[in-house]
Amino acid sequence: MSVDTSADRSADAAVDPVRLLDAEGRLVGHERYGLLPLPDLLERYQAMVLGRRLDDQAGALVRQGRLAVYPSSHGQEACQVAAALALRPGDWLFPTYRDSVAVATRGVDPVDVLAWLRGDWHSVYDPVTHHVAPQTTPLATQLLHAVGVAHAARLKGEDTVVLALCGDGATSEGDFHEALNFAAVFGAPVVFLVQNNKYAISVPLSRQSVAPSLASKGVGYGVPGILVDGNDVAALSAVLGEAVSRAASGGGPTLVEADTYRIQAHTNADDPTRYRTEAEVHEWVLRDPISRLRTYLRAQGALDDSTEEELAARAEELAATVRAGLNRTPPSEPDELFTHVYASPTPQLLAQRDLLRAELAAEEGDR
Ligand SMILES: Cc1ncc(C[n+]2csc(CCOP(=O)(O)OP(=O)(O)O)c2C)c(N)n1
Ligand SMILES: [Mg+2]
Repeated sequence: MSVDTSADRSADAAVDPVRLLDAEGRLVGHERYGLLPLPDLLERYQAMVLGRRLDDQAGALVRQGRLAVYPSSHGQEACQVAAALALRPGDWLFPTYRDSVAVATRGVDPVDVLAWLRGDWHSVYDPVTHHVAPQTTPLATQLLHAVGVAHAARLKGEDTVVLALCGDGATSEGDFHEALNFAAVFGAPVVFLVQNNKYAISVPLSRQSVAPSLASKGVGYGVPGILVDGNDVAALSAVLGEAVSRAASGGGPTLVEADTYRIQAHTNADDPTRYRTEAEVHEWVLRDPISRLRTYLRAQGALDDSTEEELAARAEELAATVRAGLNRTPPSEPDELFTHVYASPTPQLLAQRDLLRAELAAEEGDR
């Protein structure tokens, strides 16, 4: 199998982050990667602003008891948006629980994106319609599924590319290594994007890996690894765009590590003050992905007050739609608990179902 060697294989690509815009929104440029045209950068800015509003709204719905849990991606919007917008319509996205903003940016109805977090028993949206796999909670399992879909597409002669997301903690899972190895050996068209947000719940990166970078883990599998400033949507878009094109043209997988940070708690069930300092969080707030692109776009004259006002109004509309959709209690079908467990239900399961039905009928009678 011929492998395209155009990927960035320089020894330092895995340890020197690719950056195009610095934290102050200044263009720093890169010898290899270029900026997207301004309209494309503006599209990413808008998606990040909408994504942060969705994230804030989801957090509020948890506090109101409408969602059971929500893993925030505040601070990781550049990764979320760059990943979703790097893909062509026929490509596939394999997200984790933290990637609701990526899924919404890919075009899934935001109410459907969040509904599983209130206890709906399946992923709600149709993965096949949107080419977005369900958001997985078991770490790294989706990476193997992603490689399988990519390999299958290749066997069918399609040029589909699969972009699979995971966290820094997930890179310690066996599935991560198996996925990389299989993808490399079979030249599967997969882009692995590791969002290194520095923590796996309370476990810091220093207890996760002592590799020079997570991108450098690709070396052992013959997969090009590229480290990117994960709060620079311009750099992420350039690197992911190239990795997607390479994969589509038979060049095989790429491992991209995004250097970023989880600004909020792991989920609402976590108290981050027990394992990190406010000063550390503040340092990363100063590297915010949205404000750096905003500064750049304003300096270029590509973003003015009226565009920002329109965008703010769109964000409020989005939040209102999400509230309206999730403040409705969905009709519940308790029987569904038993419907899809086995193709032919066991007698025990049927007995349990009948017991539940009888209890519900008795409760109804008591009213
Ligand atoms: C196989 C597996 N083991 C453990 C867990 C429990 N768990 C849920 S999230 C998490 C941390 C994951 O950290 P990381 O991969 O860095 O992703 P992040 O949450 O930071 O986005 C763990 C250990 C799990 N969901 N699946
Ligand atoms: Mg993490």
